[in-house]
Amino acid sequence: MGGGSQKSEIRSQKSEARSQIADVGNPIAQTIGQRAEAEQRKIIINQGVLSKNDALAQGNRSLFRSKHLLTLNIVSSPGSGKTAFIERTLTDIKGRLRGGVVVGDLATDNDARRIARSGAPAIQITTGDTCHLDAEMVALATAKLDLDALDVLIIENVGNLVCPSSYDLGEDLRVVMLAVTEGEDKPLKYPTMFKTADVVIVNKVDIAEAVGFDRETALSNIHRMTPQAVVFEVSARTGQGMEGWYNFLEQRAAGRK
Ligand SMILES: Nc1nc2c(ncn2[C@@H]2O[C@H](COP(=O)(O)OP(=O)(O)O)[C@@H](O)[C@H]2O)c(=O)[nH]1
Ligand SMILES: [Mg+2]
Repeated sequence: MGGGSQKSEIRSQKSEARSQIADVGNPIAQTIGQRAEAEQRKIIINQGVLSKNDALAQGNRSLFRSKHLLTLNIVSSPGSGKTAFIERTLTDIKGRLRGGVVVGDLATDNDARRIARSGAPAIQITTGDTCHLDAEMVALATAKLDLDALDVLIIENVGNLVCPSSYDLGEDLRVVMLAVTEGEDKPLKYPTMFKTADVVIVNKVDIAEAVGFDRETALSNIHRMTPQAVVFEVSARTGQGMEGWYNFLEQRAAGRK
């Protein structure tokens, strides 16, 4: 989408930066010019990476649709409760929906082992120092799952609210989780992530009072950033509010059949 013209604009900025270096001809200007050039090269490479990812994500999406799967990409800060939420969901929806999971983490396969206790198939992706999952990692991981035996595919992304926002994985729904312990202003601080949310889960409501959570302000910030999103207020620990989420999942999964 307009990649060609953006690239040529960046290229012309690069040659302008070069000519400024030539004009000024002093070491400080050269350093600034070199840094500008390196930054511009980084932008071009990033655009290339993202368009490759988008193509692979479309491939994933076509595959998941052909298998009549509902696919979720769950993102949040570390510790918001993604794994606990997935564990409880899979345990409680047994007999209603067949779920499978792909989990991304920088290190360790702890989360996949926790999720496997629910009896659902879980594949861990260890990303090393990469702070997000990408469509290729998801394609490789899902190749290890029997997709014909599933109704819902849940992807737990690497915990942070920045890097995963630019990477489409081929999901149907982007589910952004916010725990009551994180502060009401997170939707305003991470606009890209919240603006692209289809669903927002407010988790840990069992301790909302203890941590002085301002519910009205949090909900108003969520609606301001993402008026289109469906919001569930839940506790993955006690199960409060989870039934509404399960009904929503069932409805959306039925729409895929
Ligand atoms: N009180 C409370 N604690 C929770 C809830 N959900 C998760 N936790 C706790 O929060 C911590 C982080 O949870 P985890 O699922 O590992 O978060 P993740 O990093 O987002 O996957 C763990 O100690 C969980 O037991 C909840 O609804 N209420
Ligand atoms: Mg986790």
